[in-house]
Order: sequence, then C-alpha cells, then structure tokens
Amino acid sequence: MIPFKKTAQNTHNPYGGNKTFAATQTLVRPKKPALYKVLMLNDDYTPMDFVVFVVQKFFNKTLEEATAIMVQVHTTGVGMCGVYTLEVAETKVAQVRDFGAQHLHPLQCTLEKE
Ligand code: TYC
Repeated sequence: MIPFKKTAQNTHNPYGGNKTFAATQTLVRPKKPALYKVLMLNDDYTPMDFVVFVVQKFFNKTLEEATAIMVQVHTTGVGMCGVYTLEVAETKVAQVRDFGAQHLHPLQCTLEKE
C-alpha cells in the first residue's frame, strides 16, 4: 500500500471555521515485510532419516510432513521447508548447514524471495 499525505489543504472545512489540521500530517501504513522461502537441496550423501530429523527440528514439521519434504527433495532436487522474513530465513539456512556440518553431512539449503 502506498503511503499518502493528508495536508491542511484537503482538510479545509467548507462550513467555515479553522482548518481541522494545523500542519501537514503524514499517514504511513507499515509495509508488509518481504518473505523468503527456505529450500532444502538434494545431495548424494546425507542419509534420508537425518534430513527428516532436520526438517522436524528446524522447521517444526511433523514426521509425516518432514518425510514428504525429504522425498520431494530426493526425487526433484529441491523442496520447500517454510516461508519466513529474511532474518528468520537466514537463521534457518545457517542452522541447517551448521547442524549438517557438525554431523559431517553436506546438507545444504538456501533461500529464495517469494
Ligand atoms: N539423496 C539423499 C540419499 O539418497 C537423501 C537426501 C534427501 C539428501 C534430501 C538431502 O535434502 C536432502 N541419501
């Protein structure tokens, strides 16, 4: 939504008397934050059960949901784990990479603007 300005000019009272607003008043509607998809990427080495565990742990998915995402990634190369604001999405990507690396798996995920 575009912010708009309300000025003394367009608040003039046609029945006389003083203007309703003494000074220029700017009404700003807060912008909706940009959203980013977090995408899990396939590789040939990370065990399937580890991916399912990671998706449950960091994206708050059930076992069934996490399994469906893992299968999607395994069969198509990519799968969506969730949609977040930039800071949250970046944190999730870093958490997945760090957790994978700690367990010596090359698991990667990335983010993409919605
Ligand atoms: N392709 C992996 C395997 O066959 C499994 C896997 C699934 C890896 C999803 C990463 O994001 C991934 N063990």
